[in-house]
Amino acid sequence: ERETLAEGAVLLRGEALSVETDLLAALSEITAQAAFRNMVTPGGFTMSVAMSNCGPLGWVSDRSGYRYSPVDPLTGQNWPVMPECFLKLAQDAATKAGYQNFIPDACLINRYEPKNKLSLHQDKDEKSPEHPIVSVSLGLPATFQFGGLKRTDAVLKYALHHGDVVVWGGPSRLYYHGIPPLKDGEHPLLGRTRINLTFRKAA
Ligand code: MD3
Ligand code: FE
Repeated sequence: ERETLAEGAVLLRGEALSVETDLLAALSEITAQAAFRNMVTPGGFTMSVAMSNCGPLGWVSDRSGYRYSPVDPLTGQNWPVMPECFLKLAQDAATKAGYQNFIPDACLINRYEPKNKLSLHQDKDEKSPEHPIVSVSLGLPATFQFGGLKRTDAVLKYALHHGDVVVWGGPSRLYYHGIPPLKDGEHPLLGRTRINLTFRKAA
């Protein structure tokens, strides 16, 4: 089913379930080449969420700032190629949500373990915010919170489950959002882990 969360934001519950096996196999290949790592913020804090990327560009953070880079700073190599099953899921979801011609050039992969969180933030490192962001949740469920264009705007909370896909476009593209500390649990495929894929047009 298709649920509108905010202006331009569409939740497709269970959209990724039919391809979960392909996604997880591809994910293992990616992280064998570009390992999950805890990046450091410009302010000097180590993020609790571990990250990797695939596609032509990857999101990176270090003491000098946030940016997109074609190269994994851990290996000096390009990020792994975006698997066909990732690209198809992201494009199909964008189309269902009303965004045609979405061609992501970056996929940020977040790995949460119990207690890991992502503080309230905006995604504004992309040069083309007229394109949506497609997010895919796998593994343990999480509470997702999002507000408005100002940090102080009231937040709404949603539970995101394994297989849920959210497309963030239009006005919602720049809304503040975050993930409070992950509750412990056990997922049949992913154990005590939540994975989130976000597909972006960064360049
Ligand atoms: C709302 N990831 O990687 S995905 C991120 O679950 C990020 O790992 C979270 O926020 C996660 O930047 C949330 C849902 C999401 C992604 C992008 C958005 C929500 C968004 C952009 C604008 C508004
Ligand atoms: Fe974000």
